[in-house]
Amino acid sequence: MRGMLVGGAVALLLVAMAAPVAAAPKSGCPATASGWAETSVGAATDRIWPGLLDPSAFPGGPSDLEAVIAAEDRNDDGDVCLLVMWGEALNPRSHWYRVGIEILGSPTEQFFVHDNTANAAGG
Ligand SMILES: [Ca+2]
Repeated sequence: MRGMLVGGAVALLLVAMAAPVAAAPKSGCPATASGWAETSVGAATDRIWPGLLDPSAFPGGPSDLEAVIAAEDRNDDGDVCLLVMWGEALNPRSHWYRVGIEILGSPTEQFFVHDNTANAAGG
């Protein structure tokens, strides 16, 4: 009996923790099913930096890239929407797809970032 109560409390706790995420209002990110994810500026930087074909575009290193991504964070909440496309999601006729295969031996990734402002959903 006591074990069941504890189990119930744990379940309630999980529900309580999940609720804010489920109710997380109006992320401006397109539907998760389309591959977009809401992420922090720092996490987006960590995800994108290792995938850059030419990091020399950011002579200051990851902090330069982070500054570029942060500029997209127009509502200053520290979060942006990130879409990573790679492999078959990319047009195989794409220049960058072929460059990736020639240089890296694997398809390149393409990264898309825009702000997660609630008003951005329509455009
Ligand atoms: Ca933002």
